[in-house]
This record gives sequence, C-alpha cells and structure tokens, in this order.
Amino acid sequence: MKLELTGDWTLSLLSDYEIPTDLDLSEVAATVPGCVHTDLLAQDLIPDPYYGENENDLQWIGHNDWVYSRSFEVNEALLSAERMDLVCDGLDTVATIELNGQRIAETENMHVGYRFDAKPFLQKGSNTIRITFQSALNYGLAQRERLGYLPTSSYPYPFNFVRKMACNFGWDWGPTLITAGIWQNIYLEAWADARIASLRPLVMQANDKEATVNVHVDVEGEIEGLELHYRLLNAKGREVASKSSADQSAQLIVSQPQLWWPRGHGKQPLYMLEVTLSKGDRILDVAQSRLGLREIKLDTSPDDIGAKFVLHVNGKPIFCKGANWIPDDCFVTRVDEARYFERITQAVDANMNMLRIWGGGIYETDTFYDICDELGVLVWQDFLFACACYPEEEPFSELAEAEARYNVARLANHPSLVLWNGNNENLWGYLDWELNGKTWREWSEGRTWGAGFYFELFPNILAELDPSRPYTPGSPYSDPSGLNGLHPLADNYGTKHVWDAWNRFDYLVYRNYIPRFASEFGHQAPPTFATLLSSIPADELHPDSAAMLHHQKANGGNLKLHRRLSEHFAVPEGFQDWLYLTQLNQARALKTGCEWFRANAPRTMGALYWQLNDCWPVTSWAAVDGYGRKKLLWYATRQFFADRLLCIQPKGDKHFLVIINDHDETWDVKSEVTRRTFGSEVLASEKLAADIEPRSVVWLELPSTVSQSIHKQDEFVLAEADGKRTTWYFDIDKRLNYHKPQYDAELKGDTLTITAKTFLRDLCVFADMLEPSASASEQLVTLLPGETWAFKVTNAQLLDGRDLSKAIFCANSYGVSAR
Ligand code: BMA
Repeated sequence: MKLELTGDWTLSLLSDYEIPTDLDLSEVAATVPGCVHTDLLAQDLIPDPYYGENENDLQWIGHNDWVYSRSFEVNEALLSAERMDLVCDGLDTVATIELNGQRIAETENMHVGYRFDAKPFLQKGSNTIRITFQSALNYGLAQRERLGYLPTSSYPYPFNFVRKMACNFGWDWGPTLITAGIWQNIYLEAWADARIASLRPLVMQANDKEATVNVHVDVEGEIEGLELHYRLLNAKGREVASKSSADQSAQLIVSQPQLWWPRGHGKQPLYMLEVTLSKGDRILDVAQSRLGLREIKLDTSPDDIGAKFVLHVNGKPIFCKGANWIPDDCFVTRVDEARYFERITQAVDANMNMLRIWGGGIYETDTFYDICDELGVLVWQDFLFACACYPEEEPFSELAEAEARYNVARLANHPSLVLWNGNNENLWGYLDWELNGKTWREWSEGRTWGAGFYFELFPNILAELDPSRPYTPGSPYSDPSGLNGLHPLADNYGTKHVWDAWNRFDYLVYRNYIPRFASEFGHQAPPTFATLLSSIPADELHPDSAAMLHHQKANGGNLKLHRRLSEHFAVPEGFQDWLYLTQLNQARALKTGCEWFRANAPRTMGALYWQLNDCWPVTSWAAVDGYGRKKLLWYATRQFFADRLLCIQPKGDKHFLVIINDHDETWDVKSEVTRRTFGSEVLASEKLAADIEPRSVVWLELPSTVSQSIHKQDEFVLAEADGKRTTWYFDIDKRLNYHKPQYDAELKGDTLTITAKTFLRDLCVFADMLEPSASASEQLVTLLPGETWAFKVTNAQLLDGRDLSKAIFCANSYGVSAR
C-alpha cells in the first residue's frame, strides 16, 4: 500500500542572501517533483532563466536555503501497517527531513534513492512533512574549505565537493543555475513481514540456442520461512522459464531465446521477469523487471597495432555510432517521457545506435533506459565524475560507494546498458592539465583525487553486483595496467577524445588520427534561428552581442567559432548567412571526422561525437538545440551514419572511394565516378565495382583521371552508386570558383520543390527563419543543374505569400565569385 506525496507542496525561503526586495517567498505554491527554479517560474516570481542574460539575476537562488513542506492524512488502516517507510527516490541535494517536527534523516547525495522508517513519527489524521535544503553551493564550499582545494578544469564552483549534477554549477555549454528540490517521486509505503527491496537480473550469456539469466533479489525484513517464485515471460506473456526456491538468487535458462539486438542489427524483444515473495500461502510482495536477452563483451585484447576496443553484442562486433548525452534541461524534472522519447528518437532517426551518458549529469532515469531498451539504442553510462580531481575522504567515499551500488543495481535489468565508465577526462586531466601554473598532479600531491574510485571501488562493486557488463576506468583511457604506462590518449589503445580539432586546429586534422574508439570530438555552432529568436532579444541577433555571448559558455568560444569558420569561408555580414555557415561548418566538421572513423573500421570501432543535445538555448557542440530543434549537424548525421555509405578519402597523394557496408547483407556496388566542372561538364568518368561483404569497408583507389584536377578551383568529383552520392572538392570553399546559385523554388501544399539551374552545394531550407514552427524534412542536398529536390515542410501553410528565397541557402553563395 502506497500513499503518494507528490503533487502540491509549499516552498519557503529560509535564508537571506541577496533576495530581490519585492519578492514574498514565505509561502509559494510548489509542485513535486520539481525544484525551486521551476516553482518560482510557475508562480511568475522570476523571469525565464534561459532568456537573454536573466541567468545573472537569478544567482541568489542557489546561494539560499529553502524548505518544502506539506501536510497529508494518515488513516487507521495505513497506520496499523507493521512497517511504514518514507521513500524518496531523489532529493537534490543537501536535505534534512522532518516528520511532524521530528528530524528523521539528513541526506547529501542527489544520485541515490532513500528509504526511511517513518512509522515512529506518524500519527492518525493530519501529518506534516518538511524537507529543508541547504544551498548545495555553500555545502560544496564548506567541504572544499575543510578538505582543501582540488582542481577542476577551470570551473570556479566546487562541483567536485558535492554529489550533485555537476553541470548545474555551470559548464562550457550550460548556465549556472544551482537547483534544490525533490526531483523524483516521494511516497509512504506500508508493508509487513518482508519485501523485495531490489531485483537484479543479469544476463550472463546469450546465443541462439540458450540464454542464462542470474536473478538476485534483496529481501528486507524477516526472511525465515520465505519462498521466492521466479518466472520469466516472453513478449506474448508466455512463461519461458521458472523456478521456486528459498534462495535470494536463481538461475533461469531460456532455450531458443529471442535475442535483443541494437538497432541496425536485429529486433528488440523484451521479456518480463516476475518474482513473487510468499510465506506459506500468503503473498508478501511481487516485483517485476523488464529485460532483454543479449550477451555483452568488450574485446580489449592486444593486436599488432596496440589493443582493440570492440563491443560485442551476442558475439557480434558492433561499430558504435552515436553521440554524448547531457541532461536535456538544467531543470531535469522538466524532461518528461514525451521529451525523452522525442530526443532519443532523434538519435535513432539520425542513424545512431549508441548514446554515452556523460559524467557531469545524472545516472539517467528509468524512463530514459526504457526507451533505449525499446528502440535498440546502446547506452554507455559514466559514473558521475567529470573534469576534476575528486576527494575520497569521508563522507565522499561512502557517498560514492552508496551511489554506485544503488545505480548499478537499479539499472541492471536494462538490455540497452552495455558499458560502465569510471569518469570523464579525470585521468587525462590529472596527467596533463594545469590550473594557475600548477598541474593537477601537483595540486593533489599527497591527497586523494579519485583514483581509488576508478581503479578499485567501481570495478569491485561491478564484480560483486553486475559482472555481466564491462567496465572501463575512464574516457579517454588506454592502459589496461593502470596509469603508469600508456597515456590515456594513446592512439592505438582504448578510447580517445579528439579535441585539438576545434580547440586548436581546423577539423581536417581528424584525418591525422585513427583511434580505436573515438568517444568525444566535436565542433560548435549556434542554435537554430527560431530558438535564438525566443531566447535572445531581437536587437541582439548578431554574433557577438552581449546576449549571444552570454549564450556561449566556452572559453574563447566565439573566437574559435569565427576562426574555424574563416578557415573555410569568407564570412559575409548578414546574421542569417553567419548562422547558415557556422552550422554548415559544424556539419562538415563532424562529417569529416565520422566518415573518416567509419572508413577506418575495424581498426576504429566507435564514433561518438560531442554532443547530441543541449540543456538550454546556447551556442554549443550539440546536433539538436536546447529547444529540441535540429541543427544542420543532425541532418548531416543522418547521412554520414547511414548503414551504407560512400565517401572519398585522401591517403598520401592518392584518393579512394571508400564503401562502407554496416549491414548484414553483401552490397553489390557498381559506382560511377566523374570529375566535373561546376558547370557540370564531365571531364572524366570511371566505373568502379566491388562486392562489399556484410559489416565491412573497402577502399578503392580512384584513377588519376578523376582524382587529379586540372583547375582545382573549378572542379569537383562526384561518386554515385545505388542511389547514393558523395562529392570531393579540391580546395576549401573560400577559394572555389562556384557559380552563383540559380534555382526555381515552388511551394505547393507541404512540398517545396527546388529545381537547380546551376550546381547547388549543400542546399538548405531554413523554414524557421520565416516561421518559427516550420521546418524542412531534409537539409544539405547537393544538386546538379537540372536536378530537382522536393523538401517536405511542416506547417508549410504558414509560409504562404512569404519570400522563400530568404530561407534558402547554399554553399556556392560564398565562393570566390561571390566576392
Ligand atoms: C569534453 C566534455 C565536456 C565538455 C566538452 C566540450 O571534454 O567532457 O566536459 O563540455 O568536452 O568542451
């Protein structure tokens, strides 16, 4: 029996740090789950934190202490239960809980759920609950003061001294909005004798013939004389295995299992595990857990280059294509099921098969994982340690252990979860990074810095609670034997973050690397026009306005953005042109990197770029902006992560047509490769053919007739096969002699048809520039003269009578001839 305590609460301010004078915060209507910011926003007490520079005016919220309270009725029936627990699935973060004026617990970790004995404190009739939240910032500062400073990658706030979503303290894509509140469900639960505290099904082995599921049950209460009945049902509800026993663990064997596969490799059948706890003929508790039958292995065996980093699902090596995931909102309770579904579907529709949940956010919710299970998205979950040295002194060791135990057990049933990772960039930072002239190693001399977590605590907990999944101590990470040998970024081993492209150099340097698994690399661009329009004051819509720079959090971000852009384009004055070109440059950068990494399979077996999503409207590395709109990178991703792909790659002084067949059937490729002028005169033509085996890549050398230009500014290469196309240019855009674009555009119903009169490179329709709710189905289309493309446009009726040319862009407006 449960008594939900979510819903209406009251929020009150407890302290007095720089409160705006006109606000009465003594009794604010509040909603649980939620947080102080969302509650103040709902009552119109603060402006939208994401608009303009409002973030600056809202800093006081995170400096203060707050209390959430409500009353509730407890009836006789509930009160007579033998046990009554208060269950808090998530408290953010430093909380004191009181029931009827008596303190029952104190907590200091956002990343675990709690359960407390509430029975002694409850009474019949009206009861009150009060949860006081101390400022997580003040807590972190006090812990840092007590234990001594430990460095972060140049962020000022002490996120490494409090177990809370780190990016709330501000990140190089996120605002500083330090939340407090009840961020998950809260309820009272009555029970008697014994209950199932947790259910942990581990799929140890799975193939076509048989799957083995080891089920572990934690029982709380009186275990004498208990009986457990285990049943596994398939998707149709038919029982496929069962067992009865007094043991809190059981092995279920399923013969002829329907295997779960990542998308692109097969289906995602899901089974239901049901465990019944009984005593004699009394059923005390029933727990269910949905799972998928698949076997996960990470092959890190040495080879003649270094060592592999290959994920195997059901014995099959998988090329992991995807992106890094950050919290989808600074206020995580706003990310409801529909929003998770939309965002993960965007990843799937862009042909991704993996998301990496980055360590500065949260252990994602069950909803996130359920959707990934259903859609076949592989998930790599970081433990939440990012870009810093972390203290292991108490209470932090205990807190880290509790949260690792809690989340490893909580997520154990999800087939999508395939890899646990110790931290983000902390090993690399420890070895190489400096702060105020001192290396991290020097800062943490004689101190703990997190190594004990990554190399001992987490692997030990996984060995105990979940030996079915692989673990890697960090990302990037190279050395199976610890930190004293290989540098975490060693090219031929493990995972690699490639950040000199963007931070220091143009994106063409991706081709200098052949990592075994690229788990981070990225390039910035501003969000879509419609998103900017609703987050930046209209008179500040130019690249370096105060509001635009406020929505650019990276160190020297706009400088890099302009520098990287000017390496390719002569940038005109107009804001709209700038937006097209910066987004195009980002899309081209990731296309270059991802096609190169895929072309190098099986030596490289993963390309996860930074980053899929944003938590607010910001210039960042994301493919989908903070309001869920797709940047050009998203459309490019759908193209460059397609299962079957053609691309042209240089190697030495040669060029190759690279044919990628990430598919279970052989691809019979008969291609035609032509060298053409921008006027589309064919200068040379060659035919290349090959049968490309399933899941393989073939490099075909291009004959010099097509790979060598005569006038490199006037020519390009076009390769076509099976309705697919790729192009190669002999120079960067700003030196190309493109013809000025000419086309006819006609909007009929929801179809915008563009007919090219000249060659058109990377044609895009920014429908949202005319109407914020409009968007085009496709972007980045390259057309030869005379060719036609039909763009589907959502909300096309709103564009009636508008000047469509204002929304149509292509790269050849920005070549030499344009100047
Ligand atoms: C990586 C990430 C993030 C960061 C991103 C962009 O290092 O791990 O911490 O936001 O780069 O700089």
